[in-house]
Amino acid sequence: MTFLKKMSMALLASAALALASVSAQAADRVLRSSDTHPDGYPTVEAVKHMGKLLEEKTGGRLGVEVFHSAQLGEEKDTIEQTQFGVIDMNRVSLGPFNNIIEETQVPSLPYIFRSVEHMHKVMDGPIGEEILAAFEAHDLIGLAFYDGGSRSFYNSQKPIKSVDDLKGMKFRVMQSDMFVDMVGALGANATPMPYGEVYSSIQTGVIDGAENNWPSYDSSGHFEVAKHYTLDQHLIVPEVLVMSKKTWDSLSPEDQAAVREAAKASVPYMRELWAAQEKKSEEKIRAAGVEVVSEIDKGPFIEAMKPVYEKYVKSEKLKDMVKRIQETQ
Ligand code: BDP
Repeated sequence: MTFLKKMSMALLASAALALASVSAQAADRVLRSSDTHPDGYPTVEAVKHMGKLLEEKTGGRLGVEVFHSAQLGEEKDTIEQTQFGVIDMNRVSLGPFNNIIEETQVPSLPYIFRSVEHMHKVMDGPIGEEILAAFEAHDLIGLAFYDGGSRSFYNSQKPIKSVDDLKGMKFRVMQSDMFVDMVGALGANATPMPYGEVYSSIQTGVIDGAENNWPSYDSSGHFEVAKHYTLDQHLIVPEVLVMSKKTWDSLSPEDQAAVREAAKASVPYMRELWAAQEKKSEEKIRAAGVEVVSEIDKGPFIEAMKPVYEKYVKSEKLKDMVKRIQETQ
């Protein structure tokens, strides 16, 4: 090997080391956090921000590294890995928790919230705290709720203007039995499927479409293959940041408090990023020529959801929670 070649290899190696130390951050212990979304997405940036706050609060004892873009896997699998303590933290929609933690079904019910403001009011208060506390029995610590906007149907076939237009169509939903029944109650067919498989499934016609908020419809590229979006806003389902109970139990009470505070403090930051991203994504998608149906009578959609409430809101506990949410002004 020539001297020059040796020199350049040595330089490359030290550059790689420098990069690694930057991404591993300065903290003594770096917690690994999973997210399905790409770098720059509001949830990813919010958890990075939470990590910075945590590093400050603990004097560098703890930090966070976000593994974005589903690097650690799809949500259903990363949730299990977080329960086992293989992954320290996870930012996920409440949807994939529905089959595991019954309390998460309530804020995931279609049309349970009148508006995003109503959702904030509920999730920022005692009902939100109750739902966060329910994670502990499932080896997870619920830390904070993030925004997920409202979710609406998009498809590759035709503009949907009424419940009748949905008849017989095939939609992907998150891996939650309740969402399968929600789509069924509208007369369509639901296929639960990991997020990462949706694009090609629409493209190849395995499904006609899916449902999501503006930022996800944008960043996933689904708008490229499903060009009809109907703003029926059937779900305002919050997202949640959780920690593995294994990781949590390994922390001192002081550091546990710092984790909780940093997570809560990242919420207003997330909401600001979210509001800006919703606008940006909507502009981009409209400019790309997607046909958006925004004038829609939600009445029949809300009416069609009755069987879903009957099937899932059965116990006194959940009935009471639904009642308290509806009464929240
Ligand atoms: C997005 C959520 C993400 C879910 C995804 C989905 O932020 O957590 O994985 O929807 O539909 O809006 O699976």
